[in-house]
Amino acid sequence: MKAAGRRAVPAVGCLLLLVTAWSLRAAPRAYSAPDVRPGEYAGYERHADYVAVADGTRLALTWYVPSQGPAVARFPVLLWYMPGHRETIDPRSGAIRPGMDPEELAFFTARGYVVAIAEMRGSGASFGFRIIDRGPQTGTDGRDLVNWIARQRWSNGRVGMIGASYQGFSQFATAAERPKALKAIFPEIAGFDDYTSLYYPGGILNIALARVAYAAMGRDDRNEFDPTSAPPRLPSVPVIDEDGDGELADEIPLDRNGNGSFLDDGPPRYADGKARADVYWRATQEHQKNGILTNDKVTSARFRDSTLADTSYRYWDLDPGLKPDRIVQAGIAVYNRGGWFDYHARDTAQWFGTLQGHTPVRLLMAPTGHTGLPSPEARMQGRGNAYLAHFGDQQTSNVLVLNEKLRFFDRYLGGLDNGFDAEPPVLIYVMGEGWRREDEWPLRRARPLRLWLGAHGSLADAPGDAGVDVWQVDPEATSLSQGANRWNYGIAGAKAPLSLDGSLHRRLAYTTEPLGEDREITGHPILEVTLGASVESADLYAYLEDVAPDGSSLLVTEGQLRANYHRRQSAPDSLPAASRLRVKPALPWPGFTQADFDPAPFAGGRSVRLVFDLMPTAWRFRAGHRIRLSLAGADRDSFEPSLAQPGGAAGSGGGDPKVHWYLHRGSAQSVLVLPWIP
Ligand SMILES: [Ca+2]
Ligand SMILES: [Ca+2]
Ligand SMILES: [Ca+2]
Repeated sequence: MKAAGRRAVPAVGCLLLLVTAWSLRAAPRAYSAPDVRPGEYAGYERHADYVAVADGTRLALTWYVPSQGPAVARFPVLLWYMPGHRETIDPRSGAIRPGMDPEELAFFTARGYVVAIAEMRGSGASFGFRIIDRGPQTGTDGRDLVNWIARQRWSNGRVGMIGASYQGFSQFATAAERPKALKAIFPEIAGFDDYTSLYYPGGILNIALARVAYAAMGRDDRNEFDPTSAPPRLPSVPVIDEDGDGELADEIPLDRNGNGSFLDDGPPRYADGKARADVYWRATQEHQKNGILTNDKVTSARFRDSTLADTSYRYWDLDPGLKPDRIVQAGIAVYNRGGWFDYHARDTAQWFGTLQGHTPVRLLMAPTGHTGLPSPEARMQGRGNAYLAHFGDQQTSNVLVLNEKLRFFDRYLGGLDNGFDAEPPVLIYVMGEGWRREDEWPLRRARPLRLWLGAHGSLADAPGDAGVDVWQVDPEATSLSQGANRWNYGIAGAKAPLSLDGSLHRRLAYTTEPLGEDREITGHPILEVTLGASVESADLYAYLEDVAPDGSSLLVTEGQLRANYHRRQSAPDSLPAASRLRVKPALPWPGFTQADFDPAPFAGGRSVRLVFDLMPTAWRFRAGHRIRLSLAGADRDSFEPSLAQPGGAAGSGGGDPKVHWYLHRGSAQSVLVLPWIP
């Protein structure tokens, strides 16, 4: 790679650049995929070792050095830092498989990057334990790993980080510790305010997450082996070949009682009968002290300022929102990749908006859930993405994201003058249209399209007569579609886009007339309603739907709020008070602290005003289609019941099975505000 030289730009050139940038600003640009830089290395060499972090805890690291290509001694390094297995091993065959997508690993090593995969303390073959998930050690250990990597003879001293979800959080956490060698991070589908995206969206306990995430994490941390689960649960690969016979599977102790774990079988014994220093066994033993954020801890800590059981931490002590100021100070370049149907969609957009103007930052939003785009092979085999298929997109695959990642790191790690930083910083997939570049998020040219909830289920651009809709809440309402929704990780396997058609009768719906022309909605919709209820509290779920002329509909986006949080703006946003940044875009922020919680918002026949955002989207409603807003009082499969419903956590309303809403219509009452792109 050639280094970008500093060029003196004459004053006139500067002016021209400014004029050009200004004239380009008004219009969006269609996206044409840049060429993918070809690979130069045909293979890689695998290495593994323990790296001691500041407190002496040894973390397992595997790294892959490009080989069979140009003779370069030192490479830029991409670190993937995870609470799981850097590589898995099949104890029966000894087969080793990288923990990250092998295709991505080969893609970057071919193009002259060392890829390093590290296991957090308390996971894989690493020693130690996590006091709590996403705790401060995530960042300080990450910093020590980056510093160690920068000193190695195969490293050119410039480090980037990659990875999705928790591996996105670990990037923000590490970047906030400002290790000098860390120049750029590419977090995907990662959180900004975890209380509102993971644990209590809208202040309502997320039971879908609890069902899948925590238990799986614990079993991985114990290095369990379960060939019957799909896919098979495999242990992490040992770092040390203690008997020096070239095999690693024999370093895993025998599971003598056959329950999948080697931790309950007394002193370790091995298949070859040899004695060892029991490195792998001792490391795994330490993981049993992990303070995983389990379901009961989250359930009993209901407010954003609640202390998590058995710890001294509150949610906001663990929050990604503590990080932006320090990342800005370090000047680290950040490329945020999100999914419109991910539970972190708002987070991804807010990371970008909050950092823009303060550090080099980019945003890419794809039509995915909590996942990536499918590979070209997966698409050919019909294991693609339901949205791409629905919108007739034959081209899009994960290659687009890989190439963005490559060009980003080529620029900020490799120093390649590839024009990347002169491009508009936002790349979004407008559903019904395709990829488009933009200058900012949210789009400045968006205009508020106000649709008023009216009589007889109408949704119109002018408020109708004042009135009240009385509606009985259906506690069986669910947002599952083909078993999938935004909250349960199922969207990647969905055969068709999400649709709530099957459960429309469980919701209160307001629908426009057929649209006379196409309407693009791109940004964060806001719902404002004036609501009363026959009980003391309620939860409001709002769904934006696209209704085709034949009456079938697709779910566009959704939002929700527990009415107990109707007092708005106790704090300006989710950032700590000392932050010099402000969250952008600014969205309704109810605070979600104990002090913000009104135990009985509807007591004494009161109505309250509920104002909240729906997850961001980019969607083209076609002429002839209708826009529908449907409201529910429950999302049975994904969230706890409202406090007033039977089974509700606090039981403040006494569990009356018949809950009625009183929704106020007319001027200054209930309105949906959509970001319309004229
Ligand atoms: Ca061995
Ligand atoms: Ca056992
Ligand atoms: Ca052996």
